[in-house]
Amino acid sequence: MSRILTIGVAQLGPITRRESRQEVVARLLAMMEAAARMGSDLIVYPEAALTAFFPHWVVADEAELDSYFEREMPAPAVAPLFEAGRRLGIAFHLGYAELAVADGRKRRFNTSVLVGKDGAIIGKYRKIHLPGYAEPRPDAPFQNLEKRYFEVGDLGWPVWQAFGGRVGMMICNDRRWPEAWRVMGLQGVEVVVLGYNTPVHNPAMPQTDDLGNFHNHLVMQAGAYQNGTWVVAAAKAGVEEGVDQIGQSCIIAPSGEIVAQCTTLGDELQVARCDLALCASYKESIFNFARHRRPEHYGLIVERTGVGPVLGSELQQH
Ligand code: ING
Repeated sequence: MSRILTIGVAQLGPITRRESRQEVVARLLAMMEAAARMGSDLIVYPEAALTAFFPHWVVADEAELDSYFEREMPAPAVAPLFEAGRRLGIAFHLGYAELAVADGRKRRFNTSVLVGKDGAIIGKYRKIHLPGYAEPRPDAPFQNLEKRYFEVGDLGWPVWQAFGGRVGMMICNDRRWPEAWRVMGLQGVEVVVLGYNTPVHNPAMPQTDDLGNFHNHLVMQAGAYQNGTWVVAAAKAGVEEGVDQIGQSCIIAPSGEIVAQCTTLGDELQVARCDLALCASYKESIFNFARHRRPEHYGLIVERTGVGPVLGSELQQH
């Protein structure tokens, strides 16, 4: 029994520091309207889709830093997107920088929300794998200060029943960690939506620069196949504030095959009909966790703070 979900992946080109929320939202709306005209049920926007990716530089002034964050969602400037979603009957995923005030303390997260066709927020995710570092590296061509500007996410990787299927979220660097995929795979996820800001150049590992696009698809195709899920991944692409970022936004089937991919480095929409029923072909056969997976053996890989993973063989001596 098919369960077709028509999904649009909405890649964004660069957002400049000076670009207002209103200007960015106008770009998002243009792609939402195009996606709706193509019969899309859901559109997926990138990580940090409302601003330039400010972890790429030092922001010393707290007020300036706060200007990149949203204190509420929908924020006033983003309300038109929620209204358009309701009007057009299209759900969406949006990545943004979240500023939450709790017990009088500012908490900052790299966040994404899943919004239903009625404009209501279905779920929220806060990025757990923060790459980069907390202290600026003056000699680097650009920074990655996510550990400086964001806290590690505290919401886990939930999977929501939505759009007739099971939907989960991750953000950017999370896609490089198998655990993020498997935590959702164990919850029966059928569509993982995510956004990314991925520089072509990795100052810490320049020898892998030419592998950036390969690694990008490698981890998501593996995640899709090994967990029998669709993946919809939207890039913020192109040269943004001097940092050249990869594109390659795509829609990946549970087989691991890429069924749609952006071919530019600007604002670009690609749409695919995703049959969620295809997930069962993998979840009930090769990746039937109940029949084939052996967690009783995996538990022997114990991770203790400070000493790293202890291999099973070592434990068996005790
Ligand atoms: N960006 C990059 C990512 O994980 C990175 C950081 C780039 C890590 C290249 C490793 C190699 O795609 C974010 N925002 O996580």
